Amino acid sequence: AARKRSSYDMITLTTWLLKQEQEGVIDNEMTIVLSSISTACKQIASLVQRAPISNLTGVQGATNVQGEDQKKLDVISNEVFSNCLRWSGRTGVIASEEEDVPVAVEESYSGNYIVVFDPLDGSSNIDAAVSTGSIFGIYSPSDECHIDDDATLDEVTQMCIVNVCQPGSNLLAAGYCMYSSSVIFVLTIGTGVYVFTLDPMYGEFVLTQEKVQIPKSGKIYSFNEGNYALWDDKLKKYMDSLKEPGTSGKPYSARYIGSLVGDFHRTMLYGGIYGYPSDQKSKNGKLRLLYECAPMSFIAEQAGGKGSDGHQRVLDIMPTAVHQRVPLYVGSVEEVEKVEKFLSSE
Ligand code: P6P
Repeated sequence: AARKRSSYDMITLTTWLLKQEQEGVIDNEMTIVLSSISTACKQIASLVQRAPISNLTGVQGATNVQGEDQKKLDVISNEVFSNCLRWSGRTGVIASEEEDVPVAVEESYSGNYIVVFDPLDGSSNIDAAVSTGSIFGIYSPSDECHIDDDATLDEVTQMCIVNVCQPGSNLLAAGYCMYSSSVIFVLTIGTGVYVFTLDPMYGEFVLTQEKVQIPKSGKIYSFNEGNYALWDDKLKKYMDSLKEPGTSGKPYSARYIGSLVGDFHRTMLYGGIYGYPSDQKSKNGKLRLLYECAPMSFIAEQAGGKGSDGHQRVLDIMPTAVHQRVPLYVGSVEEVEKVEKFLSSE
């Protein structure tokens, strides 16, 4: 049985990463990149928790490449994440939801990892102090990840795009930090899902859950049913079926925070399904493949769950554009397979 740890014997994220490095699961450069990401998350956590005090709620007055009104904290979180990755010296290219194109990191000395991230997902919730999160994924540089001294800006940008447009099956690591009643850092490096909780007493993430397993089924569904009228008829049939009492006599429960990280984390721990389908308005759904759907699907699979676009494994999708959107159904295997069955029915 796992040894009960007393509060002064907790494993911190730092010591956990060093242990993985000693065991050869990750290399020194990855340890540095993940540690710098956790530092960025701690900084964003403090910004988010004090937003109303430091007048950081509300909009920046600009729109991002997604055409969304940028919140003040979207811009600042992006700068925090980018700077932490730059100063790590182990990142070759970064791609952010808040940047039009991926950028090469001049300060890269070794490692050259490719990092994709959404620095503050769900930021429309900030003003109401509802859960938000940062999402990230890490790839190896593809072979062409070098920058000739005489390369033009366009050649560098093209090289960066080649490096970030990799299928989720290539992910070496993925995770998120949820800014909620607790600040929770969730990470997988391909050996299961580990959960760390920020101890504000001394500003360290401490290991609180190992090798999380998503329940095989769960009677919680997490969709924005406001879009029901725009959904495909097969999806409507699926949604209607969840409301029938069924053999257990109880229908499913609806839970929707409107923040992917919060909805996903609850789904991973309690079971059930989170979905953002395509609809007549958004032919490919709303969520972005590279830095939302693929990292979350990698984490789900590492926890024994599933991530699908309704017809195929999200991790098998080859991105063709940095900000490409795909439909997402993620969570308990049986629940994702149930919606896939409805969507593929005649
Ligand atoms: P809707 C937040 O903007 C986000 O990207 C996800 O965090 C969240 O799950 C989804 O969009 C909410 O979208 O259309 O339901 O408001």
